Amino acid sequence: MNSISPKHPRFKSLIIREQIIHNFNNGSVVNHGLIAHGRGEAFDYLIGETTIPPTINAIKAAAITLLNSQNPVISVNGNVAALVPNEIVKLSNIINCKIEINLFHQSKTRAKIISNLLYKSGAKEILGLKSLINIPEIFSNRSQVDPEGIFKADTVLVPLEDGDRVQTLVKMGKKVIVIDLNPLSRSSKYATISIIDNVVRAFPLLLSYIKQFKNNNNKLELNEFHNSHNIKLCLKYINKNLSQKFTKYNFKI
Ligand code: PTJ
Repeated sequence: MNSISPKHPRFKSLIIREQIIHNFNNGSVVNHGLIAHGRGEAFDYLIGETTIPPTINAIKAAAITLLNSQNPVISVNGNVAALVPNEIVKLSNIINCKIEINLFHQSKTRAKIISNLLYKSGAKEILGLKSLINIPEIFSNRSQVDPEGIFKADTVLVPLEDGDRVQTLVKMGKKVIVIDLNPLSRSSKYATISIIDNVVRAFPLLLSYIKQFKNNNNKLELNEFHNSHNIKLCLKYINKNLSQKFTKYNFKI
């Protein structure tokens, strides 16, 4: 990896880039993943590279939903495995959630590289590597799912994807939690809960709320959370952030 000075004003962002490039070079991230990352960076810039208040609500709602689920599964692609491998494993341990590799650009070699990465981070079992079945309503390689994983899950956590299957999984009666920096993506729009944030910030926060709620003995209830309303609040936030920038640079709109 390139050495980047912590004094560089964009240190955090550059380190994340290095992580993606490093994993592209070792074969876990596909070349399209570099483009997807760039799109994410652009949205993160608009959001202000911070976890905004409406997103905290979404993360809390996601924590409660995952804790109340009987059979949660986290779906992992190349970019997510590159950015938060340890957090994926921690989440699977703390809520007893299965980990399934589900790739848009499918390749057995890449799935193996990603599973090795997750095993190295401490994963005990990885699904999605063999005996897959097809969900015909999904029109991409993501239709190939594990019968013991996504297929029979009641809740699926889907960080950072292309949106093709979220709607179908919801139609199948599953709760779908999406983490996506783009509040306008189809994934965000159709999910049960959309966490509009960078996975590198959202995962540690999700873990910390799960730990906090797990220690409360009260039965957790999901208070009023409406995804489309929460997305509107995120858009308002982005708008406000942009207006402040316009004011700062003395732009007139
Ligand atoms: O590993 P594979 O084969 O499954 O492919 C993975 C990618 C990401 C290439 C594939 O799912 C894809 O093409 O995704 P899209 O359609 O480019 O969508 C990715 C979404 O993730 C976009 O809405 C980005 O804004 C968003 N995104 C990118 N980086 C991050 C992110 N969201 C949260 N955190 C990020 N770090």
